[in-house]
Amino acid sequence: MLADTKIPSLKDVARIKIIIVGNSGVGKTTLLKNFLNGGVTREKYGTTVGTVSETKIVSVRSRDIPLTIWDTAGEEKHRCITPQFYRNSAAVLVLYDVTNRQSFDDLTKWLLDVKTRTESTTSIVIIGNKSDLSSRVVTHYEGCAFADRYECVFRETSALNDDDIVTVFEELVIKICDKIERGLLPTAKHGVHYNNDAPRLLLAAPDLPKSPDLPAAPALPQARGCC
Ligand SMILES: Nc1nc2c(ncn2[C@@H]2O[C@H](COP(=O)(O)OP(=O)(O)O)[C@@H](O)[C@H]2O)c(=O)[nH]1
Ligand SMILES: [Mg+2]
Repeated sequence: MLADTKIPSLKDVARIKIIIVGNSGVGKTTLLKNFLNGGVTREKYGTTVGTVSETKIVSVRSRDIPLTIWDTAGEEKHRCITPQFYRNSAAVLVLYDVTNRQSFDDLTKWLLDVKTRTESTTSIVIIGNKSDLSSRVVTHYEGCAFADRYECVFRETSALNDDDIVTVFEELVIKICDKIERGLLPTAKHGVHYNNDAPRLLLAAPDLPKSPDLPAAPALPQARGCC
């Protein structure tokens, strides 16, 4: 069945799932709305009620790629996010607030959840949000060093004032598209839904190689019970 081993291409992509996690109040909903509005939003969004997923189409290499982006529903306050929320994600944005030390300290717990509940192919972006505020307590260097240690991409943003949120998403989608074209995200399990007639890989995608240049990340603490 060699014909079935063809790698799916971007034209076969029906939708890509991306999720946003992080402590309550770090700006997840504001960042998502900023992206959906295509730039800065001055609106304020209250605590999210009910799990929200929003769809936006981005254009990569002349292809329209539909993204489904899931925002938490306030349950992050009690760290009670369901496994379904994490399941089948191509990418995760893990936010902290640069003016809130606790939200940065809690990144390790969020990463533990993300790494235990998603695939090794899932892209992770750590985002230090609220960079517009002068009351910053977490330095850019600290955020960068943390992301390096866990082999994640790092960005600082202002979900209130930045036009660059769109760029953050576009860079991420380009990275996901590269993985699709390398055959690393062949099924819905990897966060990419394909059109019904898309070719299917019969072989499992290989795990992404770990970078030998980066120091091993310290062992993550045991997962905490939830709900
Ligand atoms: N100054 C500033 N405020 C922000 C930023 N992002 C979000 N906020 C504010 O932080 C509060 C919590 O934001 P929200 O998006 O609801 O956080 P969530 O609980 O993580 O979804 C709101 O009052 C937002 O207006 C930012 O980048 N800069
Ligand atoms: Mg919210």
